[in-house]
Amino acid sequence: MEGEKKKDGGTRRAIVVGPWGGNGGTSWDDGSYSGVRTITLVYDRCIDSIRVEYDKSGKPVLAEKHGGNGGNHTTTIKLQYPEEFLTTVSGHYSPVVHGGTPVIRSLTFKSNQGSFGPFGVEEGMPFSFPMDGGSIIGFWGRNGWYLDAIGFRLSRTHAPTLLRRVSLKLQKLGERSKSLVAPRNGEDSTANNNSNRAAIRKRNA
Ligand code: AMG
Repeated sequence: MEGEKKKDGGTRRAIVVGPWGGNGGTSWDDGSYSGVRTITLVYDRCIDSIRVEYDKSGKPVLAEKHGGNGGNHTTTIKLQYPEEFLTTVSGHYSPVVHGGTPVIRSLTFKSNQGSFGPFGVEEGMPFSFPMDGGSIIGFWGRNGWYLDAIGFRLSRTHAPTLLRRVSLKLQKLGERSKSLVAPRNGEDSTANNNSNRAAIRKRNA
């Protein structure tokens, strides 16, 4: 079973949303990870394939490519992991061949820092899911020659990022106060310390 480990040894399972798209092809599921590092899309009149590089506890993990070998355009979305994380994905789906089942025609990705796309053609049924305070930690769906359907695994929080941000902040504060408090040669260390403590308090206020 995939999911975040809780302190009591239990597992907090990811929230699963979707899939959007058609019923063609066969199903695939990348599972869930700590976060997403890069997404490679091949597309043309629809999304031909998707391949995601995740992060699992600080290590990159490259998942399988899902879809076919067609498509004339390739794009690689590189997120600044862990500061940057995916917050939502939207897109369109409709048949691309006469009488065919719907496939994913376009995808747009949003992170806490920006937006990527749309890639493909914005034709057919639009889909999106509003999100507040979570992040995407896995993809699943269906594929044949193309990407038939896509769904997402969400984490309620982006805990690794939050932890990392707090520790970076503490580190920075530590460096600042070190450089401010350390007495220079020949200077009165008491006066130096006192005036700098006031300066640090001001900065932290
Ligand atoms: C193949 C599969 C279909 C569907 C499409 C699109 C060309 O057909 O047989 O079921 O998945 O690809 O991906």
